Amino acid sequence: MPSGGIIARYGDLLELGSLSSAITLEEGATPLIEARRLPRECNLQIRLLFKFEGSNPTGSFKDRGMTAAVSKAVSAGSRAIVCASTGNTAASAAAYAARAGIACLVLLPKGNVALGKLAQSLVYGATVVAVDGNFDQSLEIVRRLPERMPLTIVNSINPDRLLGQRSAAFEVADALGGAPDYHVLPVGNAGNITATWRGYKRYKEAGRIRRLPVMLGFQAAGAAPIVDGRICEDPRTLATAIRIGNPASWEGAREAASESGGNIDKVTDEEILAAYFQLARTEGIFAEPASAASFAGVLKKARQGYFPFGTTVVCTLTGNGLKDPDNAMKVESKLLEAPGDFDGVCRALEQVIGS
Ligand code: AN7
Repeated sequence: MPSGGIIARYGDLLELGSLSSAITLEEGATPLIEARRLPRECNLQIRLLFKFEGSNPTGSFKDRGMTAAVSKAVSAGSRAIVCASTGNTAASAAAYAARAGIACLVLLPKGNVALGKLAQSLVYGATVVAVDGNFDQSLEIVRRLPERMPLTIVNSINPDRLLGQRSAAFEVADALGGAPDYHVLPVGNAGNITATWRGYKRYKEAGRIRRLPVMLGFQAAGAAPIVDGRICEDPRTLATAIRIGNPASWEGAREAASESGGNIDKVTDEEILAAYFQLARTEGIFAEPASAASFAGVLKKARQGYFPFGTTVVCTLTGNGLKDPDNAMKVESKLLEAPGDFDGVCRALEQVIGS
C-alpha cells in the first residue's frame, strides 16, 4: 500500500487546514543513514546520522513543502503556480504541478542551475524562463507577478511550504525516539532550517518529544549574508543551490539558531568539495555540493572541539548528487582509457594497480 506521503502520514500535525485533495508523489520517509566509517576516518567522537533527502521523488527536500503548497493551491482553485529557484524548488514545483494537472512557471538564474535540475523542470513540462540575473533578482520579480497574472507563488514565502517541510524533523524524531542533540543543515534561502526548527517545536508541543536539538546552519563563504550580517549583492559559490544573497527566511534562521542555542556559520567551497567527496567515498552517499555544506560544517565544528563526546548529530543532506553532473565531472574526471580487448584493458589497469 502507498504511504500517501507526508500529508497522509502526519495529517493534523501539519496544520494545513482542509484540503479538497492531497497532491502527492509519496514524498518523505527518507532514509536516516548512520555513518559507519566517517567518525573514525575523521576522528569524530560523535554519533553521526545523515537524513538523505535526495531519496525524495524529485531528489530533494523541496517535495515536502511542495506537496503541502500545491495541495493547498489546488484546494483554493489555483490553476497555475510560479517560483524563482536555484533549481530544486523549480524541479519539485514542476513535478507536483504535473501531478495536479495545473500549469507551472519557473524563473531560473541563467547559467547557474545544475544540469539535472534544469532537465527536470523541462521534462516535467514547466515553462522555464532563464533570467539574466541571480536568484534574489528572480525572486523579487516573482513576488510581483501575481499582480499581473493569476499565479500562486510556491517559493517558501508561501507559508504552506514551511509547514510541509517541518515533516523532516518529525521523521528524525520518530526514527531516533526523540530529537538528536544537534541538527545541522545547509542554508540558502533559509526556509529549511526555519522549518526544521519549527518541526521540532511542533513535535514537543504535541507531546511527541521532550527536548529540542541545537540547530546549526552553514552558508557557503561566498554567499553568507546571515553570517556576515549584510545582504550579499553578488553571491558566488560552486554550490549553486545555495547561491543566494538575500534569504527570504533570514529571520527564521536567526531565530532557529538563537532559540536553540546554535548558530549560523560558513564553509568555503574547498571545504564543501572535500566533504562532498568524503561522503561519497567513505559512506557511499552521493549528495549534491550544497548538501555537503552541512557535513563540511560538522567537520569544521568538530575541528574546533565544539561537540561534546558521544553526542548525536543529524546532518540533513538536502539533494541528490545526480542533479549536478557538471560539477562532479569538472572536478573529477579521472577516466582510464583502453582499447576494446582483454589485453588492452589489462595494460590500462596495470598502470593503476600494478601487475
Ligand atoms: C540542495 O531550489 O532555494 O535554506 O530555489 O536546493 O531552505 O533555501 C534551494 C535551496 C540546500 C537551501 N540544499 O535550503 C531553490 C533553493 C539544496 C537546495 C538548499 C537548497 P533553504
